[in-house]
Amino acid sequence: MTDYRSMWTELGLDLEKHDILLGALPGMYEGIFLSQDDRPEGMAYFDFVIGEIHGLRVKELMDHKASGGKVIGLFCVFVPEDLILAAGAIPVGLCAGTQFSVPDAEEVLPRNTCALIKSSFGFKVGRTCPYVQASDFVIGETTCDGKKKMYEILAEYHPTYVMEVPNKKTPLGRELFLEELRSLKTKLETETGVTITAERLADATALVEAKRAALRRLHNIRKARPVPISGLDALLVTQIAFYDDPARFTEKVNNLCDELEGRIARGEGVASANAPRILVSGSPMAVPNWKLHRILEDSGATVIGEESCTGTRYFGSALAENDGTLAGQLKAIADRQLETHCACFTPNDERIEDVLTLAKDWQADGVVHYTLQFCHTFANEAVKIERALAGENIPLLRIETDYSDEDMGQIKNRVDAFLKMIRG
Ligand code: BJ8
Repeated sequence: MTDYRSMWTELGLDLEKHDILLGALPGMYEGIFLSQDDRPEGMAYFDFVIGEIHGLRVKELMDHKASGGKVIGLFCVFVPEDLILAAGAIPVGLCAGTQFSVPDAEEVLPRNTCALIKSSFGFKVGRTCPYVQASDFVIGETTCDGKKKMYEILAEYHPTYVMEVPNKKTPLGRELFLEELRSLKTKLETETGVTITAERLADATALVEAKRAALRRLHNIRKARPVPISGLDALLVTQIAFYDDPARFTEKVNNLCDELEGRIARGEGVASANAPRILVSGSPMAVPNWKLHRILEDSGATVIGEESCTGTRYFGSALAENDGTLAGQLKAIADRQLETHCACFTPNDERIEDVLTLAKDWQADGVVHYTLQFCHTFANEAVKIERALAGENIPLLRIETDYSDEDMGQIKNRVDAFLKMIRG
């Protein structure tokens, strides 16, 4: 195995702490993923990527920097990867999914902040994420209040640029967002020294759209009964989309989909045809947050979709036809990004429609609404989602949790009761 210690030292990681973090991953991964029955062979690539989570990909980023390129860290799907790629930079979703970094964050941030915010901030102050260390700057966004305020403090530790995302998708809100993309383009050009031309942007968009299309293909495959891939594996693929090389990732997802379509043709699945089919909806699950999927699937359910930013909100919409000019492309990208129905918007009825459509079209027997503790936007929106699903006789279980393992037994009991009710 390659020794990356000199690279991690160069990145200023706290090696002692980082060793503890990486030391815990293989055992956890083996217990959750490698122990599953009937895994598709195509998952081997994604296992490899996780095995190299702070190694090979970080090395690729460092090589890119050594040849004069920039690396830019992201926290939210509203920031368009195409614009960053068009500037010759590499976008990476930052580590934000583990309890490990939360105590470091709580030295600075209030404890009653959502785990995703604390985890990402803790990775920076604790110097345990090579991606944020490798990034030339990070791009935050004005989505929820917790994130907005965290970025102000983060800027004391790392170069931080914040783009504005409107709260409403009115014509004025759309114009504001388009203007923000223009400003982001200028910022990227200044930082990279690369002019974003119509041709460069079209090439970058083709790369991003191919990735999104591959993820949609995988998502559509999960309509099958029996489903040919576990929810855990499908979630893992989406999580890896945020930091892997986009062209290589797309090829591997399409290879996996070829294999899964073969399974469907042969009537093969990973779970029995009678396993309750569960749609998960709510807050994103950044790697390595596998807690809810693990509980659901260990309890005998199959997760058939994620209405989440580590799910359909990331890849659900495709870029509309446009005139190919820079202005036309930017407008199309702005419109595509605003198809992300995040709970930070008001009103956000499109998300409720999305949950209903997914639950019906993917034949979900129930929906589990997942909210990270202290995430007020998703917690409040769950009220309307529950009402809408009740109108269609689709049961909903609300889970509010954080990244710790302390409540796993309690969640498992509630999940068991929910599945029993569905089976009954
Ligand atoms: S587009 S969901 S990635 S903001 S869970 S930090 S909302 S308190 S992550 Fe998100 Fe962009 Fe929206 Fe998606 Fe705040 Fe809630 Fe925490 Fe959240």
